[in-house]
Amino acid sequence: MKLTWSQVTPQAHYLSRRVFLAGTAALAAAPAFGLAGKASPYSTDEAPNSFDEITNYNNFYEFGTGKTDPAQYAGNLKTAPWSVAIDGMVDRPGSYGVEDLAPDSALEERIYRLRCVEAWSMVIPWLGVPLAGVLAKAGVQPGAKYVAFRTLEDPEQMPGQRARIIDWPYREGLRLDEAMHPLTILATGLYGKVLPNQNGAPIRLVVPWKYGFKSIKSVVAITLTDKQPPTSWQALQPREYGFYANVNPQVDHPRWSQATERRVGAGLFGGRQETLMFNGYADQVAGLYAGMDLRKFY
Ligand SMILES: Nc1nc2c(c(=O)[nH]1)N[C@H]1C(S)=C(S)[C@@H](COP(=O)(O)O)O[C@H]1N2
Ligand SMILES: [Mo]
Repeated sequence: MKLTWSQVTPQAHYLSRRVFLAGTAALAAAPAFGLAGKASPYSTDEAPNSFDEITNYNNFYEFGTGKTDPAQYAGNLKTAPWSVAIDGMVDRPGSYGVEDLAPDSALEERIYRLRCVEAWSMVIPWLGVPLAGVLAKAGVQPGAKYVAFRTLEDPEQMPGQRARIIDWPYREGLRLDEAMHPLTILATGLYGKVLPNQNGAPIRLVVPWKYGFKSIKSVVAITLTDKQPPTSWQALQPREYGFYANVNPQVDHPRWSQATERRVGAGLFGGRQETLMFNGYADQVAGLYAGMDLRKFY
């Protein structure tokens, strides 16, 4: 039995003033001390990054490309009501409310490492539900092989979308077996609170053994398909970003090494740490890629 973050973090730390000052609409609407997640054997016992770090050092290009842009500009995103279209090769296509896909009573805490392709990393105590259960609600048809995900497209609310850096909306995809893997979750919270907008509210994917860009934020559509779906980063720069994007210290990005990473918050003298195969989740996921050439399928 693993401990939840609140069992390993001193009260004074997580109840600190800055948590309350973080003040997005979603946070303000959250129940007093938020959500209780069931602890999970899938959690790491590494120390989580602080709430401050997790919510002020973000990649969310819909709100700008700077690390502090999402914290600065995502506050006005209207995250409720919010529904996710689940369509394609499913028995029960439709529009599903976030509260039905991830009811508070079903939330699990998953303390996961997050490794960005840019070679920094964090440890984040997510709250969420296994994607497998969500897909089961919709009823995956036998011919389905892939799952495609899409983020909201709304330049009015997402000022970063007025720049054509990406062919919006942001898209991602997984093979069906990756999507069904118990480590793969849809997160609706972190640190026992409703997900802050800058982290992908109200619902985002988290796939901890893949580079962070696979963990698509603010999802509005999930489509089951029999063909590998196009993804934003692959479309932008296919030599640099592959469909699989499994964390792999042996396969460098064409412009930098992936052998080591900088843990955000480790400080000037924290040094770099070695990047682990599949971001440290090899025991659980290596079998998904048995026999595949991971240099070819990067
Ligand atoms: N829609 C969308 N999802 C996204 C991104 C983005 O720009 N837009 N950035 C990705 C990248 S590169 C990373 S590292 C993670 C960062 O998640 P975090 O800000 O919650 O740590 O979100 C991913 N999901
Ligand atoms: Mo990233």
